[in-house]
Formats: sequence, C-alpha cells, structure tokens
Amino acid sequence: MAQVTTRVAIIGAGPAGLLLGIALHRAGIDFVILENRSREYVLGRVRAGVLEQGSVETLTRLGVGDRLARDGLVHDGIYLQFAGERHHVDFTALIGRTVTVYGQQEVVKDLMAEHDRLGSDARYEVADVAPHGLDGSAPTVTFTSDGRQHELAADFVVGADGFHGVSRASIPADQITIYEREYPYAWLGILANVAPSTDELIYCLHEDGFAMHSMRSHSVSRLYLQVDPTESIDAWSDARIWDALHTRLGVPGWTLHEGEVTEKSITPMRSFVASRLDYGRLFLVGDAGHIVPPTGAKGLNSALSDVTMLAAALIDFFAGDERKLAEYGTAALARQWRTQQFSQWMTEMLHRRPGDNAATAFDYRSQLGELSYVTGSDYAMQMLAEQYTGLKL
Ligand code: FAS
Ligand code: PHB
Repeated sequence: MAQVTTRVAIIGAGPAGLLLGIALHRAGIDFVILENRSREYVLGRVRAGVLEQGSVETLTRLGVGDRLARDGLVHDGIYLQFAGERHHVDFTALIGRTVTVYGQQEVVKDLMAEHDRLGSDARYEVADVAPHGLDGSAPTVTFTSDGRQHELAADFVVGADGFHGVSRASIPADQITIYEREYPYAWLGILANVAPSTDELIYCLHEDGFAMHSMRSHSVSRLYLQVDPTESIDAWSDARIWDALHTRLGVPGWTLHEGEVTEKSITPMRSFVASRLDYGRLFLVGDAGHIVPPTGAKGLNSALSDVTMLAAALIDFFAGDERKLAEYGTAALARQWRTQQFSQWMTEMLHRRPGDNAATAFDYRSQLGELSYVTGSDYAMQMLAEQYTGLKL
C-alpha cells in the first residue's frame, strides 16, 4: 500500500474543501485533498448563486477574488413580491451591507485554478475513501487511485464531502444525533440564456406557489418555481415553466423575458444539522454537517464560514494554541443554528402550503400579513437584511 503523509487530509473538493486547502497553504500548512468525482463533474454542478459580504471578503483576503471583483454583480438588496406588488428591501440603506451574485461554479473554478497554480496535492476520481483512527492521535485515510491502494496519514481529517459523504457517517451512531425536517415542496430551477428581467433578485409568494428570479450574469438568468417534491422534471416543458413564471412573477408594467433554457432540475428542500461537527481528529465543514433550504441563500455561505473558522483554528493549533480548535464544533454549530432559523423563516414565509383546505387558506393569508408587516417595517427589514447579507463571524 502506497504511504502518503500530510498535516491535514481534506475529503471533498467542493467549495469547502478547496477553500480550506487555500487557507492552509497561505499559512504554510501541508494538506492533501481527496475527491471521488472528476474535476469536470465538480465544475459542472449548478448550485448556489449569492455570496454574503463576509464570503466575498474571505475569498478576496485569500487571494482568490479577482474574477469575483470583475464579474460579480454587487446587489444592494432584494425584492419581496406578494399580492401583485413588488417591494424593495434596500440592504445598503438599512444596514450598509451588500451581497454579490456570483455562481458557485465560478467560485469552484477560481479555487481549482489557484490550486493548479500552487501545484496542490488534490487527487480527483479516487475511490473507496475511508477514514480510520479518528478517535486516536494519528488518523489515516485509505483510498484507491489508479487501481492502487493508498494510505494517507495526517494529524487531522476534515470532512468536506457534502451531505452524502463518508465523513459524518464515520462518527459512531451512538456519538451523534441528527436534527432534520423535510419541506412539502421542492424547487424547479432553470438556467436561461437571457438577460435578467430585473436588477436584483425577486422572491415572490403567489397563490400558485413560490417563484424567484435570480441571475448569473448580465446575459444569464436563473429562475426557480415551487413544485411538489414528487414532480418529475420530464413533466415540465420549457413552455410550461415559462407560463408558470409569468403567472407568478408578473406585475403590471413589467415583462419577464424568456430565453433558451440550458439547464433544468428539481431540488428537494430539507433542513439538517448534525449534533456535532467534531469527533476526535475529524472535523466537518459545510454540507457534511448541515443543509439548509436554499431560500435564504445560506448553503454555500455556511460552508465558507465554517472553513473560515476551522482554518483559523488549525492555524492556531499548529502555532501551539489549541483553544479555537477545541471550540470549533460548538462555535460553528451556534452560528449554524442562527442560519438555520433564518432559512426556515424565509422558506415558510414565501412558500404556499400544499393542499386546499381551511388551514392552508388561513396560512396563506397569514403569510401575506407577515410579508406586509416585514415590507412595511424598517426594523423588520433590518433584521432580514442583517441575516441575508451574513451575520458577522
Ligand atoms: P459539496 O457537496 O459542494 O462538495 C462535497 C464534495 O465532496 C463533492 O465534490 C463530492 O463529490 C465530494 N465527495 C462526496 N463524497 C466523497 C467521498 N466519499 N470521497 C471523496 N469525495 C467525496 N446553496 C445556496 O446557497 N443556494 C442555492 O441555490 C443552492 N442550490 C443547491 C442545489 C443543489 C442541487 C444542491 C445539492 C445544493 C444547493 N445549494 C445551494 C447548497 C450548496 O451550494 C452547498 O451548500 C455547497 O455545495 C456546500 O459545499 P460543500 O460543503 O463543499 O459540499
Ligand atoms: C441562485 O441564484 O441560485 C439563488 C439565489 C438566492 C437564493 C437561492 C438561489 O436564495
């Protein structure tokens, strides 16, 4: 078996794993990244689109923010739309902070390019990744690459391998509790080659369901529709999707421009948090430890804030100070629960309860009342703005 030794073994080359590698390199700490998919597959995943101000600052500070500064779309706010009216929530006026629209694919592209420039030890298309000895002081990770068995010895293992990864599953079942809830709806998302019909994101509650107009650039739009979780994407022609978007997003005097749909998919919605993000020499970051419904644009940003906290803790550890590492799990989870409640609030405020009964009819009108209060109160909008643009670390 081929032996490799490093300081930090990172499982997963999504945004969390790749960013952690950059942060460790900047501090002169050796690492190896193990990814079971190809580079092309990782780059091809269409996911998040909005970066909190703190995420932009982290990427810039670590020297991977040049394209982001050039191509990112800085937004001062969002629109909340309901009962046929569109209301602007002006983050800059309310709290002096912004968000930047820049696709997750672009973040991953920038991180991969920096790793290539650095000549990082990032291994793609590995198989049979398995952590061992996590409760000891000399953990290892075995894996197969090019048909050969390898053993990677490290001081620490970081699980950046997402919701379906191997890391969280390596914690003994009696040592971890899972907190989760499913939502009775999903998001049908499309990418379309058409200039956005809005300057900033529109979050809309319509009696037919939620709809959102986002974007990726001045020439690519990203739009979403609430659908039933059991829906098949095959049942949704481009024409049917555009019809539903026109119905839900339409307001007098405004036109939604259509374009070629280049990607469409249905994503289920769940909230999920592991009771711990650390176990012996294993630390979890990002989707390996938690999942949020995408309504609050927090999935990618949570992953990046976990990495910011864990990188600082590992850097301190190797400099002789173990305090932050001992506190990482508790501190990251405390922040995550603040993020979870915001994501759940945005989701339940903006999605139509399925079913046609007195309770769902009442809920819909109560949601309209909530949206009317939020958009009519600077205090409520400040609360939304502070959380949407990202709580300070
Ligand atoms: P990722 O899942 O991105 O990366 C984990 C990596 O680990 C992957 O490359 C995977 O191949 C690899 N891996 C898994 N198992 C492994 C193993 N055993 N060995 C080695 N490697 C392994 N967030 C938003 O904010 N807004 C959105 O609109 C949004 N839309 C989403 C749509 C979908 C379909 C999904 C699934 C997620 C969406 N998210 C969204 C959330 C998403 O952006 C995540 O929060 C983000 O990718 C988290 O990054 P990572 O923690 O790095 O996990
Ligand atoms: C996106 O552009 O993909 C996006 C933006 C904001 C969200 C979710 C998704 O809340």
